[in-house]
Amino acid sequence: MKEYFREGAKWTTAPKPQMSDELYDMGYIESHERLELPARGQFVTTEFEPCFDAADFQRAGKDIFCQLSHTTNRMGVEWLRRQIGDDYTINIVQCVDDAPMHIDASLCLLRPGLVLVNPERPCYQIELFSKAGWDVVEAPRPITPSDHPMWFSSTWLSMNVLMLDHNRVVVDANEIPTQRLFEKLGMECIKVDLRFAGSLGSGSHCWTCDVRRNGSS
Ligand code: ABU
Repeated sequence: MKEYFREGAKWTTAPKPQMSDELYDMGYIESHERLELPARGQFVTTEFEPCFDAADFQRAGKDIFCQLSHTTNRMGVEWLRRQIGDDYTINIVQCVDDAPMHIDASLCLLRPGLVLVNPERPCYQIELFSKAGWDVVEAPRPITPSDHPMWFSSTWLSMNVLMLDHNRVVVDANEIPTQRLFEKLGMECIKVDLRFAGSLGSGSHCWTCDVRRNGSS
């Protein structure tokens, strides 16, 4: 970051939510409709102040795709939109998900022209990609046992991968069906045992951020 700053980059920090009671809908968890509310755009977080998690965002050149979720509110997206200015377009997309928190186990952009989707959480706006000529590929079911301890995540972390470039992908060493798919797509799998890292609540897309990006569009 310092190297970029010395070269003239703007260095900023997102607002830190106060996380006071006003940020949360206290009746949400007890609500009988709790699992239906996300489809209506209602989440446990309110619009009291901006909040967002980077893992609710995916980047594709000058386009950014994000979802509203329990961790990302409209005000957070608006903060980011104003911050990054007109050079980028933020596209809000939503998936069928009764507990949305991070887009990256629902929809993962693998490389230009290729998007990985969760068959159990179809994206309402997937035509954005197919109409633009992208291949939409369904992720295989995870093989991590359903009784494996997970915290705020699902075993669909299998599709939460880190692309090192257009062809090299960091993938859970245990998730053989996912590896097979990537190999069929001509990718080289870098296998890392992530099963217990997943228990801590996230996958390799969540805990990484690519700062050096090349591209023309
Ligand atoms: N980034 C965590 C994804 C959580 C999940 O949907 O399983």
